[in-house]
Amino acid sequence: MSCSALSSVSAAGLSPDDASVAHIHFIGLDVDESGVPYMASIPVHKVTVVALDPRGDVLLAYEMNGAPIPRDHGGPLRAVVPGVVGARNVKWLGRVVASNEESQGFWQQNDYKAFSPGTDWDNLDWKSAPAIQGLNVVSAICLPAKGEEVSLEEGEITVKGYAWSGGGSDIVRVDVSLDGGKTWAPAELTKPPTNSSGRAWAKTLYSLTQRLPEGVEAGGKLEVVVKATDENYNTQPESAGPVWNARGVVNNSWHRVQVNVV
Ligand SMILES: Nc1nc2c(c(=O)[nH]1)N[C@H]1C(S)=C(S)[C@@H](COP(=O)(O)O)O[C@H]1N2
Ligand SMILES: [Mo]
Repeated sequence: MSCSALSSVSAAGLSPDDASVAHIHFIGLDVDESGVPYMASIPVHKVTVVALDPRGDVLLAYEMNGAPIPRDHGGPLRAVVPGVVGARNVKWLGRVVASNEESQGFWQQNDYKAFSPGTDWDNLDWKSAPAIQGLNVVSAICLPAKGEEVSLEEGEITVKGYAWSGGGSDIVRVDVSLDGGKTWAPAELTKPPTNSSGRAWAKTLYSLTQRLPEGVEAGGKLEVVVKATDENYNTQPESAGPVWNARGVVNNSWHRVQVNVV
């Protein structure tokens, strides 16, 4: 249960058509050593027209799963900005401010930004990159667990996990490989319920049961790999190298899990 950010913004006398409003700021009640609160902002026009849109999904949430939000997760009140990086989902919310400028919060200006693999701590200029808002497509293997035993006698393996993409992009396919990424098969998808906005905020679950590849022997290993594709046909890179960045963010390279054949 929660109220939409829109209703609070309009209760404050702000019109969604107000052209001077470009950013919605969320300001937390927690402060750093110098007394400055945690704060972040989201652009109203891009990642989330939703902040001021009647069909919007940005929430000021006070409950999670029917119970008050636990303090660790931002209770009594938290901004929930679906499809957007955790850093903008401000916990212990104290104030919402409409502004024509981006938040000057430390974590908005000097962290949660990605740079070229050729940029390191000595030559990076925080001002040269935009704050991360929406995110890239990711997927993970939840089952099997690393080092789990797969029986040759049973002859098959079930791979399960989740996929998700930023900005409300839906997941259209999840591919699973049992041989380290040489061959692939599409998994079955379980979609989260969609709402009236048509955006896919929640994780898509996937599952695939497959015969073990030919030539696999007891005592050997299988490398299970997964990659997802979103509705913009964006997919994940094979390795972290080409997306490496000094801060180590937005690494969405293939998730790999090795299992033992017995
Ligand atoms: N007020 C406040 N909100 C905050 C933060 C914070 O330090 N203070 N950290 C942010 C970051 S970087 C993340 S990843 C998420 C973590 O949310 P969680 O603890 O519910 O997983 O909270 C975000 N909201
Ligand atoms: Mo974070």
